[in-house]
Amino acid sequence: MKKALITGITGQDGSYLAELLLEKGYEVHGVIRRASTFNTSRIDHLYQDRHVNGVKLFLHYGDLADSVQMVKLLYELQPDEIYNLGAQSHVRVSFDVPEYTGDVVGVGAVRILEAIREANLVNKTKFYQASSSEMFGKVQEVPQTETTPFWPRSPYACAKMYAHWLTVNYRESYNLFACSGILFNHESPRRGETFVTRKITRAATRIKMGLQEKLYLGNLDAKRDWGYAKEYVEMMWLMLQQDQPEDYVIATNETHTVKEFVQETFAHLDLDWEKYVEYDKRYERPAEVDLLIGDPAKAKQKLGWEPKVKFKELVKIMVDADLKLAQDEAKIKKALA
Ligand code: NDP
Ligand code: GDR
Repeated sequence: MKKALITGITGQDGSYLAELLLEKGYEVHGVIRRASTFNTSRIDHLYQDRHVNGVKLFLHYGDLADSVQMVKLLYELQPDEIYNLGAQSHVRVSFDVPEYTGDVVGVGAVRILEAIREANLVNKTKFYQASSSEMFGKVQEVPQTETTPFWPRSPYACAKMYAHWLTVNYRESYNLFACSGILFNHESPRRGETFVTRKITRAATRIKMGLQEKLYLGNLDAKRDWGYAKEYVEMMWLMLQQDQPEDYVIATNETHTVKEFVQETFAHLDLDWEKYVEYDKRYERPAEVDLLIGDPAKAKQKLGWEPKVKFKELVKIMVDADLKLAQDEAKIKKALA
């Protein structure tokens, strides 16, 4: 039975990846942070009581800022595959906490890479790094591919670049099986509520149910290449199943403005978006990434992958899921009134 370790298992991608690996028969280990409130809602449905035989999912307290714990975990677990998905992943917030973001997102990756060496796992363990289209930043080439130069526009993107190049460097220096997936924005009903897509679908459905009056947003002109998270995590796994470790762009090759996302969402609910959406400059970034669109030709050719869920269907999936949540919330509110 293969053993995988996932950092960021409680996040959007971590939860889908854990599901996928469990389905494939893996023993899955996840690093979780101690928090004063529960932070495992995305993986609660996967939880298994450790006292019962045949348990396949194990959670360990840890933090990407703690290298000793990482070394201990790797000695103990000897995983076949490590997926480094843990991150302070909010671009806007990285301008508020640049040092912390650099520590967790950038140095955090080195801590794992060094722990692999320290635990003598270089010839056994395969490593996946969650790289990001944010590294392309300022537009230099359209669409962006694996060879497009990087020009990061936020502390988050700078930290991701550091982790990306270290992944390449450990592959070249130590022959480690290490891959970076340069994933463009990917969304789902499990997307964090402060990322723009989920913020929009959550607000619009709550407006529909009379639970909220307005939606405040920043820059509506930014363009993103939005795909479906559930499909993208399959590519993380597939990259580690190839004969050679390489880096891949994962994207849909379609781009849409934030405004188009708003329009599609509100139209789906028969609402006139202009009545409800207001501008708030607090959501602007000191430096913006204006246009992202990725060409996944290499993934198509080598991994045999093409995205199935595109923009309109993605919006529908997210609106339908959030509408159900808003309907439940409205029912509870009515019952308590
Ligand atoms: P989320 O923000 O949903 O999840 C982030 C995860 O990282 C959570 O499990 C979080 O734990 C954990 N985490 C945060 N800080 C630490 C820390 N100090 N130590 C250990 N774990 C920590 O991100 P996504 O699932 O959307 O993204 C997964 C990865 O992919 C991230 O690295 C992200 O930067 C990257 N990425 C995401 C893209 C996207 O569009 N979603 C695109 C490209 C790259 P907790 O639940 O306790 O907060
Ligand atoms: P992004 O995603 O920065 O691309 O990073 P986000 O959804 O936060 O922003 C996308 C675009 O929407 C604009 N925007 C707003 N964004 C937020 N969050 N809130 C708002 O109110 C708002 N109004 C307008 C932003 O300016 C931006 O242009 C995501 C994260 O998941 C990263 O971790 C990942 O690496 C990249 O995607 C690829």
